[in-house]
Amino acid sequence: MSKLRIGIVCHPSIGGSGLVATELGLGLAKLGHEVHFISSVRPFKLIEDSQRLFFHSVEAINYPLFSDPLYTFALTAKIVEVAEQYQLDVVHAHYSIPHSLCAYLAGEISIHKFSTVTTIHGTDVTLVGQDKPLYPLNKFSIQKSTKVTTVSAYQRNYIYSHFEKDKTIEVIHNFIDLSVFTPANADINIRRQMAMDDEKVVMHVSNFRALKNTDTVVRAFYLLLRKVNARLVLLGSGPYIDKIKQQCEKLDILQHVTFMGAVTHVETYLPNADCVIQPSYTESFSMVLLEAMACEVPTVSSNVDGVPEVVEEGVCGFMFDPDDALGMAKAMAGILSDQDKQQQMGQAGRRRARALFSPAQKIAQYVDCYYDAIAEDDIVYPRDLAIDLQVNSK
Ligand code: GMT
Repeated sequence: MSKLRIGIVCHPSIGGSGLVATELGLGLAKLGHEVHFISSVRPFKLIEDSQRLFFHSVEAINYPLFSDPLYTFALTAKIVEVAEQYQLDVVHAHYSIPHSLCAYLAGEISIHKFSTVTTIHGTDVTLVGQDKPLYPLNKFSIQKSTKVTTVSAYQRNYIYSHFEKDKTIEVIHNFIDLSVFTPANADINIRRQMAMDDEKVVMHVSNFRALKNTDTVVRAFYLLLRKVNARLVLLGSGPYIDKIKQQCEKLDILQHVTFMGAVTHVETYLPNADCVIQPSYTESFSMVLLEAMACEVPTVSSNVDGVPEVVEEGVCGFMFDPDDALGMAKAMAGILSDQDKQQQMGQAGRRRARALFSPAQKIAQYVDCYYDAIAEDDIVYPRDLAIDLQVNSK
């Protein structure tokens, strides 16, 4: 099969969809494909351009007449520019809003034709996507995308019932690099930046928004403290951080909490945790839980949406209703007071990550999806000739 030229459109966020998109792009380039990232800011894991990896920044359109920088127009124009200049075969939009619609529009405008693939990550169809003015745009772009994938079976069913019954939506679970997220990275010096040696480390990693349910994180930790000498380590930043501080002050537990702020390399800290707590109200997948599993850290989480596809109940983690702080506190106490149990659950998590969420397997699924999209669109153009001409003119 010939190597592809792929445009990846993503949000440059530290976690979530931006991270998955970046890891996918890096993996595709390793397989010999040419990858063009198109985003507002260089994805943080894409250190620099290389032979097969390129970053194209979307510049805002600032003109006094406009009250906003017209990002969607700027992005559409950039996709057209990159597609035409580099003869892209596929544009892969991660997070449908606004990327999927921009990719579609760019396809209509561009002289060079390409296929579009959209990956729906979660809030793009659940929270943001349900917003009244955005709903029809989202539905339209899902219909128009040559192929649509999403990150869990739960999320696929959600799209079927809320947006589009007739479109085939492929589930491609997220993946994890076990050489990056590994218990081998546990480091006593890093641990000491977060906790005392005699404290068990309970970690929560998020962007601290309402859906992450930080209220339950604090309440469960407060209940746990009655049984176990522990420290709550919070990784990330977001609007709920101040609220957590106030809640901890009220409960008089602030001295047991470490706020690490936004960190780019979660893999440095995660292996030093004794368990993670993620009680989100909604979560199409949860990369944090998979990252914890890869690092052999047992998980205590909510049982919502796609989470049961990631965690195996009672084997590598425990799941509860999002507001069941008592249940979560008891589960954490059980894990943290039994070294063998903690170790066995951690190891089971890494085994599961290896078996079900391997990068090679998932990236191959995406590549197949690209070839299928190209075949479905049946775009006829003398691509090989165009590439030959470019190569020969160098
Ligand atoms: O919700 C977040 O924390 C960010 C969001 C995003 O779009 O970056 O995460 C979504 O995509 C991730 C990658 O596929 C999933 O692991 C998260 O579960 C999903 N978040 C939600 O569904 C709330």
